[in-house]
Formats: sequence, structure tokens, C-alpha cells
Amino acid sequence: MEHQLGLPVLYTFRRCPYAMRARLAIVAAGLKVEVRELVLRAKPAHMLEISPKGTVPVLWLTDGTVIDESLDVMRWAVRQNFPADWLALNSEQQQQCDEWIALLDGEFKRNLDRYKYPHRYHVKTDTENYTCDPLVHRDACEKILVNWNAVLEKQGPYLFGGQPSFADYAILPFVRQFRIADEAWFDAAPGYSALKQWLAAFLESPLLEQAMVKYNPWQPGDTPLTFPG
Ligand SMILES: N[C@@H](CCC(=O)N[C@@H](CS)C(=O)NCC(=O)O)C(=O)O
Repeated sequence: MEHQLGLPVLYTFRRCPYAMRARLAIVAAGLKVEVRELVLRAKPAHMLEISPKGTVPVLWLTDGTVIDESLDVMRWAVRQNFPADWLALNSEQQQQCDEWIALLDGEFKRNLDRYKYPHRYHVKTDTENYTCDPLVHRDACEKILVNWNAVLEKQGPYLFGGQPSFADYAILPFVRQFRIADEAWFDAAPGYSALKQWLAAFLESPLLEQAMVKYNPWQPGDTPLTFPG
């Protein structure tokens, strides 16, 4: 397997919020990669060869380095070319950013999965009978969102003020997913209007549009395609 275009290769899945944050950073940094869209139930053998844990995104650099954590792909992208309109975080902001992302990737994601797919978490054995209630988990996510809303209300429109940053784009794909789980409920829910505006601006942004362009699933032998196209 080669880098036919002389570009890093990105294995990605359009709807995955982790892959989305990687693509957002790649677009924002003005970089180009060779894109290989996949379906999760049929991961390409080459991807599994270079990253056996089998999650997307996976970035395969031209020197053979493999980056298979979404935040590391974001870090790689901004190191190549820091996006012109992003805020460079000072050390205090960086610490806050890391804390928020840990909360998001941990507690928020854990509750989001249970809100979206409660049936996956029911347990029925001889000794246990647990029914996962999606609304309990929606509430838990909401509590976290209310905190970000307070931050945005105080110093928005972005998490660190007037300019977007790494934190916004690492977090927003997951807030988008939270809304998608029940759009009518989210849009009608009272409160957290600063957060809703933050999300709405993201949903309408050319950056997201570019990051969400559709590609057919890749197969070995296909003509290589670039992202952004
Ligand atoms: N910690 C990883 C998580 C990535 C992840 O879990 N991606 C999901 C898709 S959203 C995945 O590839 N899951 C494998 C599967 O469902 O087979 C990262 O940040 O890149």
C-alpha cells in the first residue's frame, strides 16, 4: 500500500464525531489528505494492519507514522499550519481546554451513548435486570451542556471568547450528536440559548460543510480522492 498522491491518508467515517473533529482541523489548517471513507462493519484490511484497534479516524503519514486518536490528528493538523482564525491558547486556557475535552470524551460521551442507544445497555441476566433509561442520561448530558452554556453566555460566542479554538471544534461534533438524538426536543428545550447559538453557527458554517462532504466507501484499487475535494 502506498501514498499514491504523496499525501497523508485519512481513514474516516463521515458521521463519526471523532473523525469529524479530525476533518474539521484538517480543513481549518488548510491541509489536504487522501481520503478513505469506510463503513464501520467492513473496515479496510490496511487500516486494521496499521491500527489494529480499529477505530476512526486513522491518519497514515507519508513517513509511515500512524496517528489513530482524533485529538492527536487535530494536534498534528494545527502543528502543520495553525488555522488563521483560531485562538492560540495560553497555558491556562490549554488546561481548561484539556479538562473540558476529558469531560466530553468521558462522562458526556458515556451518557450520550446511553441516551442515543439505551437498548444496548439493558442488562438481563439471572442476577441482574437493568433497564437503561435514556432520559436519565439525557439529563446527565444536559447538566454538562448547561456549564458550557454559562461559559458561552459570559464570554461567547466561542468557548474562549471572540475566536474559535481547538476546544470548540473538539467538542461541537458531540453537541451536534446530542441534538440529533432528538432534534425537536432539543430545539424546543428551554434554556441554554448561548449554547444553541454556538451550535447553530457551527451547523451553518462553511467549515462544517466542507468537513461533511460525502464520499463513497473506499476500496483498494479505487482512484485516490483528496479531502477537502
Ligand atoms: N478515542 C478514539 C475514539 C474513536 C472512535 O471510537 N471512533 C468510533 C466511531 S465514532 C469507531 O471507530 N468505532 C469502531 C466501531 O464502531 O467499530 C479517538 O478519539 O479517535
